[in-house]
Amino acid sequence: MSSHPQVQAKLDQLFPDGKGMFLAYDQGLEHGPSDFQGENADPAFILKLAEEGKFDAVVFHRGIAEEYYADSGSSVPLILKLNGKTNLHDEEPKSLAIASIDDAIELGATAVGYTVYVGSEHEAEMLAEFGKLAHQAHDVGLPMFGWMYPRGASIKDPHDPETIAYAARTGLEIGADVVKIYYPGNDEKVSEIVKLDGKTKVVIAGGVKADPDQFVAQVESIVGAGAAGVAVGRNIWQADEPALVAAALKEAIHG
Ligand code: FBP
Repeated sequence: MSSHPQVQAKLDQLFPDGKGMFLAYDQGLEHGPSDFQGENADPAFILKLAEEGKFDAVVFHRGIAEEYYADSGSSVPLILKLNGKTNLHDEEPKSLAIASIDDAIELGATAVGYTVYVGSEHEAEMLAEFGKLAHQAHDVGLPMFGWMYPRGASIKDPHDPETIAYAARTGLEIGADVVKIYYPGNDEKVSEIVKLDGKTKVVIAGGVKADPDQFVAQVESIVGAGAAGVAVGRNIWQADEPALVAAALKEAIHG
């Protein structure tokens, strides 16, 4: 429950029964075109998929939001990703804002998101920027999602459950309404992290494409363990039958 009533109203929209499913499509910047095959390179295909699959929101960076979302009249809420980076360099991860809260308002976003590479040499800059943007977002009634990803030379294993738990808790500490984290390995750990995160909702990232049945079964089980849902990309739009996986996901999350 947010202390900002407008933020809470938006969270209620994004998590209609306390759970939410979000279609992530920031990979074109974060990973590059190697994630795409055929029609999933087309943002219009993704927006249609989000609509037909009744996702609770779609995640875009600014360029795609401007060109494909803003004038589309889409019924699917937008989570505007405020920062981003390519993976074309080997330096310590650093991702700074490429869009503002004003952009989010102009583009009709329902929430904003920001990735913090927890443990990176540049963590302090990202934490500071996150803090400023969260303050501005809350002032105008927008929820702030934190992609809380352990990364950098100091992080031995970004998928270590304790490290994921630390990253998740960092989200609560810095004012995230929702954290998006890597799957921490099992349901017990999911429950523990959900408790650790208190009023901050916990959603799990999808990761690389897996067997669709196994993926949906895992989602069902993490939601049973208390997670507030998933923000997933590749396991939907790289699937052979994206609409079928989206329908199964909806059943697993919203029943
Ligand atoms: P996927 O379901 O495709 O993994 O997307 C979730 C996500 O958080 C994206 O929003 C983001 O671009 C990507 O994962 C980052 O993945 P990684 O940290 O592995 O580069």
